[in-house]
Amino acid sequence: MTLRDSALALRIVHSVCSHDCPDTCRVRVTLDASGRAVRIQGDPDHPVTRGFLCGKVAQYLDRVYSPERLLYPMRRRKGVAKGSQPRGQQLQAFERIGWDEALETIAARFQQISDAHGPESILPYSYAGTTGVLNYGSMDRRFFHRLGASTLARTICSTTGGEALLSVYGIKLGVDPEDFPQARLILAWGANIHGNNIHLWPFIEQARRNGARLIVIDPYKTRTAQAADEHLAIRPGTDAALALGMMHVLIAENLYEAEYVARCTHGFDALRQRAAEYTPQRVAECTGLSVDAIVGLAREYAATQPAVIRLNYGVQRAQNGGAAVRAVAMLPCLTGAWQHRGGGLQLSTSGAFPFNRAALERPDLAAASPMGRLGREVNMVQLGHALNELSDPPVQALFVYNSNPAVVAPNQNAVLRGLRRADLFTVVHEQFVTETAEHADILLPATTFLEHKDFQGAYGHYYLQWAQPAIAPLGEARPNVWVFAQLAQRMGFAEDCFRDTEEAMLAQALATENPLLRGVTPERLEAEACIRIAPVARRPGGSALPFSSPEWFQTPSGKAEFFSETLAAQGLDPLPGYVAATESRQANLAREYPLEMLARKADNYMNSTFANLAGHQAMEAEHANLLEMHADDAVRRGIATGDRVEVWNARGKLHLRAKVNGSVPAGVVACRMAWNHASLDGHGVNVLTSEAVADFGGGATFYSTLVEVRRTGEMASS
Ligand SMILES: Nc1nc2c(c(=O)[nH]1)N[C@H]1C(S)=C(S)[C@@H](COP(=O)(O)OP(=O)(O)OC[C@H]3O[C@@H](n4cnc5c(=O)[nH]c(N)nc54)[C@H](O)[C@@H]3O)O[C@H]1N2
Ligand SMILES: Nc1nc2c(c(=O)[nH]1)N[C@H]1C(S)=C(S)[C@@H](COP(=O)(O)OP(=O)(O)OC[C@H]3O[C@@H](n4cnc5c(=O)[nH]c(N)nc54)[C@H](O)[C@@H]3O)O[C@H]1N2
Ligand code: SF4
Ligand SMILES: [Mo]
Repeated sequence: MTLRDSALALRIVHSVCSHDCPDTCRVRVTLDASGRAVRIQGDPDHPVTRGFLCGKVAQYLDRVYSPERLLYPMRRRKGVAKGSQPRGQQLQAFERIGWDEALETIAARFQQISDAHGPESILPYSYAGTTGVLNYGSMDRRFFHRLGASTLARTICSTTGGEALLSVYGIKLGVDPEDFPQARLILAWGANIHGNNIHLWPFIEQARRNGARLIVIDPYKTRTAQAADEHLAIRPGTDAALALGMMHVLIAENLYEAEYVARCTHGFDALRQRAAEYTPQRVAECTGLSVDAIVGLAREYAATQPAVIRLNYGVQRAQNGGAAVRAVAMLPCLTGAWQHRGGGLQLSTSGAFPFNRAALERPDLAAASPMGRLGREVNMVQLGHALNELSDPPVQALFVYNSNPAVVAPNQNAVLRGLRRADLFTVVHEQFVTETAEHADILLPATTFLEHKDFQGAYGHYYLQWAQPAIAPLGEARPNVWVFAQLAQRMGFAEDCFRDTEEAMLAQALATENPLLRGVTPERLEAEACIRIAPVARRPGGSALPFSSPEWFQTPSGKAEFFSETLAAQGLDPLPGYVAATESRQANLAREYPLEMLARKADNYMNSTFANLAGHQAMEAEHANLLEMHADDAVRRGIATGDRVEVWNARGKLHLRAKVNGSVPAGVVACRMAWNHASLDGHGVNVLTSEAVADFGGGATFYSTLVEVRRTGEMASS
């Protein structure tokens, strides 16, 4: 073939990145004549993707075609104990089998376990390995509901903040990223924009070229904080105090917008009284910020319109996280920022995609299970507890897909102890032999987003997208939807819904009366591939800007709720308040473990995804196994940059290399998630984090962790 011929043979197809990321990029994939993907790019025609991808997914083809991809079903070899293989030899614990045998084995064991212990002894475990709506949650949910298995509370990421946002607004909507250029003040609040939300950055840069100021509120000096006009290095877990302190100033100095407050909010008098308790002095003591910084921030926020807060989920991975998100989310309701295009707040835009979840997930099928109802709920954050301590019935079978809990779940030692149980029947559906997969009895190969069909909303923009497979599945890899449909057949589940195609499920998902999806049909989505869902007010006649008028609120009072009767009825504080975490410097435990640890995400990985690939490890090398410390804390412990240190608390310990730098304030240390196998001692950061849940929503508290650190030696090399 000549060069010209081979160029002609290239074909371009589009897909959608399905990683758990607010940007939900549209990707352009170039295929060669054999159908192999040879190039992946951001779609230049997508208004938010704007022609570029993050560094992780720009190298996605290394993942898809990695020689380490899991391509065939496997079974544990007889006599090989779980978790006993040396690093790098995990695959040798398994032998190849066919799909028929794998599915028959799972169906037979599930039936046997269900008969002997009840179906609730079977636990599904999944999160957002893919955010494709179908492969995230459809056929799998149907299967487990029909089985009568335990139900999983999927709390590991965003439920605390999500419920907090709903308690104020009743719907998850926010400022459109495409409106950010209009803003004159941007607060990035617990938002690592360069690391986790890079497609927002060009809009912020545009705003700054127009004169906007960017202030970052984050205990860690992220790249975004370095690039900002101002960085407020707040103490972890104290955001509720800061937001209440700002309210204090706004109200005391009469800087709030009384007309908007009267028209669009509920409970102002109660909030006023609460905010009065949060004097700038008191807030300075809690947050570690100066009185001037707090007062200055409040005044600038009130005086600048449009002002937008990019709040992200970092704030709610803490014990007081729900109250903190509530408090921050109320700020634009005091200043009336929502009335200006480019003003308001963005935590999530996912409310613009009100798919018919009941039709997708079919909880009604539980009535046909041996339970006759939905199985008991297990909080995914407490997997260690569930596997080791749950009784009545104990967990006897675990099916993991879309997740790698051996790395990402808190209290890792407990999780690993549970996964090593010889009497636990574990199935893992994966793209790679992850630290979770190596504990499986049956391993199933999963497709990547280039290999399967799906559709996606987003939580950081307003486009609904359809994703055709770009390439054929590698080896014998199969999508989640296929696996659970097959298993349903083998279990003898006769309901028609187990034979639905992806297209049928798309139609079911779109079958809703919700005005947001009016006019969006499967045919139209398949034809247009990308459809803008414009947020609309609940009742006709409202202004076009979200929350600029009362029609937008979907709370019980029909207004923004400063005071929540719903929370009060649950025995919770109806107003936002600051409560120090049981793992924070104010707590008794701090005498033993005085340092607050941020167990962070890595900029170059997606939680644990990509952390097994050499190219991605090279991008992350500078941060690998690093404990970042403040000089005060390091000097006191005789630690210098490059030293090997042990970080520990009552739950576990970890060896890292110290880096004494300006990334964290005194009293705080930081490290990043990676593969356990890439660490110095086989453990990841989650050996140190706890299964305690946040103030509401049952969410994880990764950022409320106390540790102590000591020097154990010099590093041989760094
Ligand atoms: N590169 C990369 N991108 C990702 C991910 C990844 O692992 N890597 N993960 C994806 C996922 S699953 C999610 S949910 C999103 C989440 O993205 P984000 O919501 O941005 O989540 P985090 O990175 O947890 O936290 C954001 C920032 O909050 C800061 N923070 C921690 N504690 C506090 C606090 O108490 N107060 C304040 N003000 N800030 C605090 C952290 O230092 C961090 O810089 O990102 C997604 N994108
Ligand atoms: N210390 C600490 N821990 C954290 C966090 C933190 O900030 N700090 N962040 C938390 C957050 S926000 C989240 S969301 C969780 C994320 O935790 P997880 O959801 O477990 O995320 P990943 O580590 O990305 O693992 C996803 C796995 O799904 C697999 N996968 C991808 N696509 C498919 C598919 O189509 N089918 C199947 N069967 N598998 C697929 C991937 O190969 C990958 O191994 O981690 C949490 N853990
Ligand atoms: S991970 Fe996020 S930024 Fe990267 S390509 Fe996917 S959607 Fe885009
Ligand atoms: Mo997440």
